[in-house]
Amino acid sequence: MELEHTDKTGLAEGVAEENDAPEESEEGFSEIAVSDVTEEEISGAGSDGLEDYGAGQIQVLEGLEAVRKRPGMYIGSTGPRGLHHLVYEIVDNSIDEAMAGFCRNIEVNILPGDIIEVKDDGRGIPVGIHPQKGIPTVTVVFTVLHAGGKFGGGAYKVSGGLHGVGASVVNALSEWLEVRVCDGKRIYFQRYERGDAVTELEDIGEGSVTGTKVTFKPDPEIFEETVFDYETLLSRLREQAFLNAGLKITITDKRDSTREENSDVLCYEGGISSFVEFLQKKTGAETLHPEVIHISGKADTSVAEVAMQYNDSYSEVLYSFANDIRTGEGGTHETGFKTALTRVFNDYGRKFGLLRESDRNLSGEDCREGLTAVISVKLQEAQFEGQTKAKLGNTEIRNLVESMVYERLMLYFEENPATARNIFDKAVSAARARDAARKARDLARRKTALESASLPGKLADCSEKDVENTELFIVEGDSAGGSAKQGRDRRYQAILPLWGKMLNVEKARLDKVYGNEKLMPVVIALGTGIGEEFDISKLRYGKVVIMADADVDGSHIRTLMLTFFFRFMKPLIEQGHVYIAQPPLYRLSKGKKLFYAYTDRERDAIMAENPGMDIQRYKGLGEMDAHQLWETTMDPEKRTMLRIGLEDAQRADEIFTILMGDKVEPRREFIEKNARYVQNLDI
Ligand code: TTJ
Repeated sequence: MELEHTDKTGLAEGVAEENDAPEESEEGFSEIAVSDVTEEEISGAGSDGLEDYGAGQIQVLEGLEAVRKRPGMYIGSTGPRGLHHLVYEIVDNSIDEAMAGFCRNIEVNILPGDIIEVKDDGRGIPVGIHPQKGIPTVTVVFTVLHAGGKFGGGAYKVSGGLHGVGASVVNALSEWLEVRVCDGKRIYFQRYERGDAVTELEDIGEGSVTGTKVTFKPDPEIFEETVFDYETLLSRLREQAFLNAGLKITITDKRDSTREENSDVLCYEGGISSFVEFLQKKTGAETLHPEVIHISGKADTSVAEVAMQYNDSYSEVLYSFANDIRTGEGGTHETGFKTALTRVFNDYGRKFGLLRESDRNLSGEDCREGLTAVISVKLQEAQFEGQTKAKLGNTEIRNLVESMVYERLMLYFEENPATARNIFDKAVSAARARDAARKARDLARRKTALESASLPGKLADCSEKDVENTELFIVEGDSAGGSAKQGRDRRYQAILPLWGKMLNVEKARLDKVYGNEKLMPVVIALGTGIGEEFDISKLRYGKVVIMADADVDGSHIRTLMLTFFFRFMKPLIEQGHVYIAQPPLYRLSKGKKLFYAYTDRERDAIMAENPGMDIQRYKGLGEMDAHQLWETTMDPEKRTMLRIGLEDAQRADEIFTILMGDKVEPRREFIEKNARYVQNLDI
């Protein structure tokens, strides 16, 4: 596209001279004043309808100053997550333009110095004067908090609630940001530094293809780390490409000019059906039917789409989205889907005599064993609820998804009896396994005296009873367990050393977990039970901390524990109870001075300040004495711990599946590809 030419004078050959940029004011570039707005300005903004989207529809809510003061409030964190969030905030604007039907291509480039460039071939952000503000709309978009057409303004029929309105937030948190807009005739340019406009919006020359390009450098004063992870960006962009069938997103890593560029073109004509194929391949399991089942429907202003396929594994992979935003906590669309699915199975089974009168109904979990599914709904006023605002609340959507899935899947089953029979039989065997598990569990209960609630022998419990304040450290290795027991604060810290051979969770159904010598102590210590019987109100510790070495074995145990929690105690992760301890990698000393470094970077920084130090690399927790372990890893005043979110656990689950599953090929590929990073496997 025309916006290819980046520097503001060196546009296409010969065009720069002819540009009719407005003359600079006498003071040079004037600072653009942005004032707070009144209620009248908010309610008075904009008309509706897609056709006449323009300057008037951009609504204005409040000033930008607050963002740099409290960045966490706007992007969640100033760690890697928040850093990557900046890119999503910008790209989401282009995706909205694509959803509105005006953009086909989006390009994301990581430039040297970890500068991000995002460009699209949409209509271009409006450059006309904003009626309330008296400055160009594009300037409002980047310098006024919550400027965007999304607060009921009607510019886009559907959009992601609060998401994607954050161009000004990104601007505020960037050392600098430049925007170029082409309206099909002229190219306009503006530059900002730490949120403030440092140039006027200038006409810098001719351009015939419409679009927007934004280039920015995240501010190192704000972010702890400003290095982008290609894979992280890739996977989120891929997800967006699946959700917008036909949209082409290209991501390219141009940081290292001495190496070949890393680049991926993400474009899926099959939309969420392609998404299911992709997820299905990752499970490494065999499909039970060749084609992905695709169902769609609409009601009033909402549309819903489901794609699903069964495989021969015991796990369920379910992704749901509302307006392209991942709803990790589920909500009405998921509920509608699950209800319909269970009804279809039971009604089908009764109708064709596959379930007898005396048989119990299949449960929801039975019907979802081995299922890979993606649900995507688009609606006008999405309500996001729940702890992380990742749960859809709109009740009308439940009815839409439920009736649509029931009718269409029932029809599909009747028209494809062979497939239906395969899937149905799988659910029946799941039900049988669950029954067997129930029996095994009752037996195990009696055997392990679960009922008398006797705690595992190796558990060193704490004295405090108030769950809010208690912590359980799950420690791999007996020597580390010993140090942890001595070093802890026994009032509120409990230690559970793990021992015995690990269970291969992938191949195990619930009946194998009960009675497993490695996992049962964890289950009993936590007190919650697992699976359908999981009860968070019985949890005995507020924080559950996995503490293992920073090596491959430690990585393995973390992956395994997270997978176990993800599959059998999901709410524990959802509600933020699970942590990973962060022991130091190095001990640096010089005379009486003593430092601990938790990353190579920290080590280098400490060495730079104090040349000529003694360095000890910790190969395992066991090398630390009780006092050191307390000081570096367990003391709440000094430690850092990683809180695990659902996405982290999901990733652990995927890695686990690859490493432990039946298929050799994906495992070899994974290990080859990740050999260099094998130490960081789990995050
Ligand atoms: C809105 O309707 C009128 C024409 O322009 C539409 C618009 O704003 N489109 C648009 C915005 N396309 N792309 C953007 C955009 C792209 C990036 C990379 C960043 C931002 C903040 C907006």
